[in-house]
Amino acid sequence: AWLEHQTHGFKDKDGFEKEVVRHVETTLARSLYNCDEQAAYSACSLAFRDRLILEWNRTQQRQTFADSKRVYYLSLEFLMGRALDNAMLNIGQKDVAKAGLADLGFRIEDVIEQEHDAALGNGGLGRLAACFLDSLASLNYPAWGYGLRYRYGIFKQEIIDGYQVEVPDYWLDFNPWEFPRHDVTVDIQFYGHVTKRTDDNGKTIATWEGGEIVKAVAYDVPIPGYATPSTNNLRLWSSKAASGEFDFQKFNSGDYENSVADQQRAETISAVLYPNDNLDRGKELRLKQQYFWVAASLYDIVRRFKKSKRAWKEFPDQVAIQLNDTHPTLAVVELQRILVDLEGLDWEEAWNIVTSTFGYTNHTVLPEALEKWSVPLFQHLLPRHLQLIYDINLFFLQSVERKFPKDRDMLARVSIIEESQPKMIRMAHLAIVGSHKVNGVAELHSDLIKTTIFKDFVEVFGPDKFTNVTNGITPRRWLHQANPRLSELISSKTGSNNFLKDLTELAKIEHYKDDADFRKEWAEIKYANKVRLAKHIKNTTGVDVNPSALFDVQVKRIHEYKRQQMNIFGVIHRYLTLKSLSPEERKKFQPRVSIFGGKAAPGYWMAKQIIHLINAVGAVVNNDKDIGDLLKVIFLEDYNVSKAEMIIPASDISEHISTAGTEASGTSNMKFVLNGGLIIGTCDGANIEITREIGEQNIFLFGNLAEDVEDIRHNHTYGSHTVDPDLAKVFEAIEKGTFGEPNDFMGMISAVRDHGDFYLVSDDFHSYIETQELVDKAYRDQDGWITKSIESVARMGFFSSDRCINEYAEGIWNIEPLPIKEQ
Ligand code: DL6
Repeated sequence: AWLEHQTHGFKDKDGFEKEVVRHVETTLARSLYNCDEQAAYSACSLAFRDRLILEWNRTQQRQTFADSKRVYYLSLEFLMGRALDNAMLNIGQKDVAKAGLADLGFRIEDVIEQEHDAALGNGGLGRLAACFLDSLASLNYPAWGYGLRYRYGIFKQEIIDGYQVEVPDYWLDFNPWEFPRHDVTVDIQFYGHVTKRTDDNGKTIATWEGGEIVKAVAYDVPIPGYATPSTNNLRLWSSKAASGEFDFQKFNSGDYENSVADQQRAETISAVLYPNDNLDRGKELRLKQQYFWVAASLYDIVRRFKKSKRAWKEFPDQVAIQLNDTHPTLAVVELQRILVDLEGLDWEEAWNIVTSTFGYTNHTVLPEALEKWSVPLFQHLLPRHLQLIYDINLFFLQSVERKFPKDRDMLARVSIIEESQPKMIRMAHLAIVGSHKVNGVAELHSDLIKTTIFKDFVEVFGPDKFTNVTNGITPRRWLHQANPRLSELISSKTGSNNFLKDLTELAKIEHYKDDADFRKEWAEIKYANKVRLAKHIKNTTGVDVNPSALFDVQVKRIHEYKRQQMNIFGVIHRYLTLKSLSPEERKKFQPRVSIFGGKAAPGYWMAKQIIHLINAVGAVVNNDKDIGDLLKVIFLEDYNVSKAEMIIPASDISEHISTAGTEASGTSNMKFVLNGGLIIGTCDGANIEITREIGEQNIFLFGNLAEDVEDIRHNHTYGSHTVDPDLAKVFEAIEKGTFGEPNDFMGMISAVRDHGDFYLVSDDFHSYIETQELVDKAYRDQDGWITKSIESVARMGFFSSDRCINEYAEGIWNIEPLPIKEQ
């Protein structure tokens, strides 16, 4: 209905075409005869962008006048993917654009394909932030995202001779979706020293002086909501030298190189996204990025609050700030600094405001991902913040001491400062102490943080401070946009597109699960998606795969805890089994295509070895005449959001096989099931809740449980540890050189055999192989498989990021939607 009232949409396809032509001829300064797909993409984006701007202005004005509480989502990563398709869908005029582009001689799919992904994130954490922005706008919540405008997002991955090679991703060549705000800048201070004096009332005044200043420049990205005019803002900061372009004096004296040095040094801050997923590297530039971004964002938020002329104590009634993992935790300290040092509030009053404002989401229990910063580094870079952290810690430990008198171990365990050499600042502890709510991202994960890494804090603060918000995904991108035919089929049965706003409406399709036509179409859609992926595989790898084979997909960041190594060992086991059979026996086997994709952090040697083994196995298996279509092994280069939109709808079974207790939630598991693919997985993260929703009969679970993992590891170290016999045969084949030089893969083998098998690959291997056999069997019963697929999709309503955002809004942020009135 809002479309009819929309003031700023295109009237019709002619209106759209006119705008596109205008942009081609004026903004792009090209003639229509010289308009290729790239130019058509540019002009089409600009035409939609013009629409967005109007709604965006209206939303911002309304939010300002209503003076209601806003939420600010601070995330170092926003893995947005492409924007045009999403904008067309959310504005509700994709059909108009399709017809208009066709008139101009273009297929809309080809035009959409021209867009470069906005890949300002590593994986799940960054993509979750992007889904949240979509839901916040769609549900009309007054919300802003704050992040960094990296010049280089996550690197582009090339596979050369089976190895990952990283290539820079320069994505900003043409980006119509951002608006530089050269008038919105903030000076950010680094280094320097602190002086203290006592004022007339005996109060100590601290002043942070000297050091260097870098300028933060705002770039705004409009975030349209679905089927609502609400258009929120994502503000990304870019760094510039405070002193302007370059040093004229040095330039004039002929020192050309150094004349631009300051500028280059400043611009380095927002130059590149750190390419680590679930790993903390402790680099100075990363800490600089964090402070730069957090300080600019808080300055902006405080500036906006001050315009309202309210008293400081009302700050938490107007502002909720969510910390997406510990990366923005410095915001806690920065707000305390603003309130105490700059605004002159008492410590207590300021601290109450701070803790009522912040919420902290934890996304991992992996120790290597828990951020720590060295005290000497802090002392050098942010001397005043270090003092404040010490004060925060002192007051906090005093309160702990009151509650647990003389429990020194407790004090040492919860302290924000780790007494190591050098001393380290534990950012998760600071985030917990500085927030009023702490949440995990799936039930198991939220339980685990309460019983393991944050156990002591539950005793200190009580259990109510800790809560769970199970992750979700936006059905607009991950169903409608990725799988338009399935979305259309669903709307034909549910009666409208309303399920895209209320995903629980999917339940209605379960009534049709025995309807022959519905089932036929369901199967046809999956097949067509597989044909599309098979074409992509052919084009990018040269390998022919049969779309009727079972497509088995594992696409995600490459990490030992996600256990792609177990998957490829399983593939080798399958290959060896096939080779040992007679041609007649082989024919009884279910043909499979094992598809992998994902990036390894450039410095993660083991993850790179896993990629190499997958490619080496593919090179042998795919060319083995005995095997033919029975098994193919594919590694898809450069997995990213837009590739995910093509790969996920084409999957029959996908793998979510992390060691139990290591994957906080996972979100691709939700995307696969929502697209009618079944999953094989461990009892980990959101797999458990997916099982609860869709039913045990519709998922293939295997492996040890989280509660047993510690004991098993203990046994590896202190008891006996023998490698599973089937896995031992796999190792034997690798060591014999079946897949090339064995030394290239020895790291993976010895991790299991000689170094304690931390990720329980051997312990879970047998159960994994057996369960894969069950998958084969189930797939051969196509009728049964389709029923499982339909039932699963029908029961996925819970996993919408809309549900998730409503839970945050009610349980953590205390904010209300602010619908924009239709004109
Ligand atoms: O919550 C989003 C996403 C989860 O779905 C994944 O299970 C989890 O691994 C990921 N966590 C991180 C942690 N990074 N840091 N810090 O990316 O979060």
